[in-house]
Amino acid sequence: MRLLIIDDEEDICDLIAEIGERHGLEARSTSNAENVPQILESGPHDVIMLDLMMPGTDGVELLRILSEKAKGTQLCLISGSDARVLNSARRLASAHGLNVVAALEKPLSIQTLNSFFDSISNSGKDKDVGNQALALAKGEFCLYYQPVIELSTRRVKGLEALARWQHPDRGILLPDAFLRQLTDEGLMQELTNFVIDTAIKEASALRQSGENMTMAVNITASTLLDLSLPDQISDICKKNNVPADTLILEVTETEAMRDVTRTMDVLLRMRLRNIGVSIDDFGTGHSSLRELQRMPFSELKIDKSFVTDAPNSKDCEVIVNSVINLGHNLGLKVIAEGIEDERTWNMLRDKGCDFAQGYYMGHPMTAANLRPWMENWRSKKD
Ligand code: G
Ligand code: MN
Repeated sequence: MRLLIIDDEEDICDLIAEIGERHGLEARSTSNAENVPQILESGPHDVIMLDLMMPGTDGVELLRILSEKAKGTQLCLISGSDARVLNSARRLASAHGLNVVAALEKPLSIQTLNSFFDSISNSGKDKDVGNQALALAKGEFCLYYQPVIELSTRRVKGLEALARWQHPDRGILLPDAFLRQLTDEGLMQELTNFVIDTAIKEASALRQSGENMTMAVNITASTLLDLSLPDQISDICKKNNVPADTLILEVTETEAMRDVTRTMDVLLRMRLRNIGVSIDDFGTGHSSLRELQRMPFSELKIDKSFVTDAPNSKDCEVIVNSVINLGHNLGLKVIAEGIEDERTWNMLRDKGCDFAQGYYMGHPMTAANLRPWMENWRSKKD
């Protein structure tokens, strides 16, 4: 793999290059931003590490150049500014269509760089995780379920179904490791069918044992464009004796807003059939208030990056407050994702957020582990 380091401090370039080479990357660096376009012409790089503060130019200009000449490259942003500037830059880079895999704050420690390069070499392996069509056929894909809890009552409101691949050699793989390849190979539809079918069957089994809870599944934009999906889902619900409003489709904010008219069309068809739709990872995309108001969502899920940091970051707390108010004013139920401790739970409950999801209450788990989890949860007093 080829690594390019762009940083005006030569010492830093040398340090990163040395550690990168130890991880098997072929490194080259430049401390002069003017050289960047020419270096990019010389051939593709797998990883680019970019310091946003370069004399004579700024990182924003370099991001534009990279978006023209190095779109597929894994990009790591580096900056001496605070986390907020780095996060804005990260969003800008993503908006340019760049693949930002990390954002590191200066001063850089050797440990940080080591774990960054570890993750790079691992994700390289993930590029080809094997024959996914065969894995689907063999039934190696399965669903894990994570509980969604009502904050004011501690009632289990529902579950979110999350796809996992039980890889024969590599253990349980998360969607990050296989979704892109699955999409490239045109297998997304098949996975979605499997997910919806399995999730509704599980919801039906739960209903039969007296558990009425919603079941959320994650849908990608490409699947959403399938105009036959609403009827297909209605049919599966009917066949399994599950009311359509048990099912909730989660669409990420970024994907939902890519083609607003088309998304609206399909979402409306879902809502007309009583199927719920929720806007996922809210806060990471850029919807205008008008779009948000027009889209027939029933729920809004605040992205975990804001929730997890809310007790320690005033910025995140302000964002969480605004999103809860925004959601409520638009008549949506608001779910906070990424609740990892009691402090965050209490904070979100006190802010009037409706529902919560996160490791503090329950990790995603197999269907078999759900019942013992529910028993345990209900036996606990607050
Ligand atoms: O994009 P979406 O919001 O659907 O992603 C859900 C993912 O978030 C799941 O893969 C799940 O494992 C992960 N997750 C669930 N709860 C928590 C949490 O409390 N903290 C963190 N960091 N991740 C979580
Ligand atoms: Mn989700």
